[in-house]
Amino acid sequence: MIDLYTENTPNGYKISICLEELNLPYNVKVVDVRQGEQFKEEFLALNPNAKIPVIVDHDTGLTVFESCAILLYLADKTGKLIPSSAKARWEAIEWLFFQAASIGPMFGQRAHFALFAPEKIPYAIDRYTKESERLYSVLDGRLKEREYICDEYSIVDIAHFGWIHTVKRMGFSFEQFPNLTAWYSRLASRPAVAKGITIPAPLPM
Ligand SMILES: N[C@@H](CCC(=O)N[C@@H](CS)C(=O)NCC(=O)O)C(=O)O
Repeated sequence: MIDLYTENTPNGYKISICLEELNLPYNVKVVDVRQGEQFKEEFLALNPNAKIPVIVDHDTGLTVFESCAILLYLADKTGKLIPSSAKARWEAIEWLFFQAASIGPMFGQRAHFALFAPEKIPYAIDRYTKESERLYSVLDGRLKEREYICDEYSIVDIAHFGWIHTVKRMGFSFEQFPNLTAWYSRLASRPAVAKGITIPAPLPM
């Protein structure tokens, strides 16, 4: 059985979606990151970086933090949602790192400066908005004439969906990118995705 330490956030949703897709049994342990529970000693023992998500897999005794590492762990555990040939696997890992290193941090900074920062700093808002839109266009280009980011539906789509869903709900539109918009609808219509974005709760309004 897997324990999933999570919250209703883009990185948390990646893992609930993946566990739902894989039909793996799991216990949800909510970490209220808005109230600072990630800084408690017992949570820091699981992830010294004080961020959700984290899984503890009691079948293997392993604890894994960093959402894309968890996705890779779950894909390898089950042999599903990641291609098996070396070429296709490395292509998937490449796009997984693209999500972790570019989409997540840039979208996160855009949301912070545009919506949450107490002081509105035009330079910061403009910088992260432009970079996020450039990243939309990278994804839109990749999705031209393909249904999924890799050849088949995989953890790479799940990794991106957590963030694309969240920024859409925050009001950052991407309708001007038709391939990305079609991909978003394709994923949103999957039952496991629809369920995953309600665990532990839908996004706060
Ligand atoms: N690179 C990390 C980012 C994790 C992350 O930023 N988690 C957020 C929620 S989406 C969090 O725990 N924030 C609490 C904090 O920053 O104190 C991952 O992909 O797992």
